[in-house]
Amino acid sequence: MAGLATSFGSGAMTNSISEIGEASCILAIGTNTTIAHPVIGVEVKRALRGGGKLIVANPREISLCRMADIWLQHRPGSDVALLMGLMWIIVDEGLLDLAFVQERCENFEVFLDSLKDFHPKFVEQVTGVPAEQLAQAARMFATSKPATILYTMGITQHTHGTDNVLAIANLAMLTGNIGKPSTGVNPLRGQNNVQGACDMGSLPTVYSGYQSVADAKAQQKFQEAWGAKLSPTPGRTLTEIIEAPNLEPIKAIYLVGENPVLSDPDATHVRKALERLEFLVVQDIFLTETAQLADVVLPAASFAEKDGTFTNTERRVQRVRKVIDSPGESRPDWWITCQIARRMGAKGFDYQNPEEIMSEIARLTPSYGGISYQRIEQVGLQWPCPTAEHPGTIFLHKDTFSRGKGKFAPLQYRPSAEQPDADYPLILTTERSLYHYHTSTMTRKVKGLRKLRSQELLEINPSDAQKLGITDGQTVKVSSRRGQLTATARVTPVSPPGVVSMTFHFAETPTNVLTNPALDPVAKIPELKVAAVRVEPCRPEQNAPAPAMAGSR
Ligand SMILES: Nc1nc2c(c(=O)[nH]1)N[C@H]1C(S)=C(S)[C@@H](COP(=O)(O)OP(=O)(O)OC[C@H]3O[C@@H](n4cnc5c(=O)[nH]c(N)nc54)[C@H](O)[C@@H]3O)O[C@H]1N2
Ligand SMILES: Nc1nc2c(c(=O)[nH]1)N[C@H]1C(S)=C(S)[C@@H](COP(=O)(O)OP(=O)(O)OC[C@H]3O[C@@H](n4cnc5c(=O)[nH]c(N)nc54)[C@H](O)[C@@H]3O)O[C@H]1N2
Ligand SMILES: [Mo]
Repeated sequence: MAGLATSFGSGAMTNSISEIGEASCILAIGTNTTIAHPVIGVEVKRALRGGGKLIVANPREISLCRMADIWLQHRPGSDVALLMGLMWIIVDEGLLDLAFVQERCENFEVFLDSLKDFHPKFVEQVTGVPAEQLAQAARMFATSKPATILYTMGITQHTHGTDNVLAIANLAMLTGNIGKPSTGVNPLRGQNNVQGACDMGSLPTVYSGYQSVADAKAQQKFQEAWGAKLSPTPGRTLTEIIEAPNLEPIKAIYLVGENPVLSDPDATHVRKALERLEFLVVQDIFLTETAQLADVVLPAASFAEKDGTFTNTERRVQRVRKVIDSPGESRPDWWITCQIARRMGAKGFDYQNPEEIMSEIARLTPSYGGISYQRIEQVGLQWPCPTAEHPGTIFLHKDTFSRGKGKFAPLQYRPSAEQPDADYPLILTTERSLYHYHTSTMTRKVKGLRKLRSQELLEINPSDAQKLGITDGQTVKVSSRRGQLTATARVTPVSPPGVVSMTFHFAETPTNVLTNPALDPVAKIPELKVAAVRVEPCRPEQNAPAPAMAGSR
């Protein structure tokens, strides 16, 4: 989900992982890098050892804050104000890279006009960050070159996630930190192959390599290659399929490698929507909470049981090799999908192996044009890699942006969809633990990881806990406008006053019954980082039942 498009291209890291360690300044905003991307966390530490500066912008006191030169502790949902405030100061103090702005960018005057609203005093009110600290961060970022920006779900999982990303792109352009080594706008992608899945057109609007389904030329090219009639109408995203009450209901879903009963917002509604379907097929490596609702479950082979490629967060296409046989009747995902297509009478699904599929990808996808199994036998290649001779691309936008000029985006501050009020006075934000992976289908099967983290913990600031009469380790009831559950409280200053935090790793504490399905209007990403909740201590008889045997599914 990290790949929201910027004003100069598709959602991918512009630069490479190994460049981060050479940066003079890193702005890590809305990313818990050392926990969610530990390998990239090592690069951040390398930059610090080399004298690089680190600015962290995060409402919670994550471990990165302790390494930071400056920690901007802003309120959840206030990133547009924070970033525009930084840019207000950079422009005011003349610290912008005017030559870069004039040569490489456009729409600057319109952007400047919108910047007027972000006087540091206003930004201080909205974000809670003192104007003087904001100024220090602005000066540090603008004067330490090269500077790079890392961001993830703290930025994107908002109803204004697209605006947040545009604000980041504005800051990179304003300071000339794009199209050069160790700079850039870098969404650290979450899953091992989410970059590859997006590159391959697992999105409702594009074919592989971000070729638009609405583009007549692209449509014709794929129709000819596949011998099939293709629709030029963009489809719907998963959240729109499940959430949108005004759209025509979907009757059947073929779901591959997702567990939305636990991972999508407003989980009670998700479960109902799936139960209403006429037909649900789930293809997974385990019998998940979602698979249990399916009419047909197709057992898939895991990463270690099949051949293929993964494209990682730095656009690097890498080989994956089968090392063990898959158990029972499970098969590689590509093979299962081809069998279904063939039985439905489709032509062209008779590939013998993933390598044949890779050749077709190269033939139809300009950015993957030069990538073949032969070339990535030892080391992966980074797209764009258009021809067999092309060495691949370490960083994007060197001499020109993919759309020509980088376009500055005028922005306004829009608060999150839900604000705390008398009924639901706290903000719930959700995040990841180092020890578990999303809905824990895999990680809760590992004994050591179960030991390290065995249950959901609601993190709450000591001042809030005291007001509510909650002590550390006590069972609490958490309610939102959508649902309620019980969890164990952890009283800790890591969570700021007014904000509580949970993960979403535990099926017996399904955090997403609480979260808000409100979507960003452009990217259609839900507001998983801000929901209004109420927390109450439980009387002893209301204590939650003992957690289900971990990993028992
Ligand atoms: N161990 C582990 N690692 C993982 C995963 C996992 O499940 N477990 N999942 C992977 C996947 S798919 C993804 S997408 C990535 C996600 O990686 P991250 O996005 O780094 O992880 P999160 O914990 O969701 O949230 C990031 C941070 O956003 C902050 N935050 C909350 N609200 C706001 C806000 O309004 N503004 C800002 N600036 N920050 C805010 C939170 O305090 C948190 O520190 O992790 C990947 N890595
Ligand atoms: N509250 C809250 N909710 C969130 C988030 C948040 O920050 N807060 N983050 C969101 C984000 S960024 C993400 S990415 C989603 C993740 O949401 P999901 O993708 O639904 O979560 P996972 O548990 O990773 O589910 C992946 C499934 O794929 C299966 N699987 C693994 N390998 C294979 C394979 O090779 N083939 C097949 N067919 N299946 C396989 C696993 O067993 C698992 O059931 O959660 C989202 N939900
Ligand atoms: Mo993700």
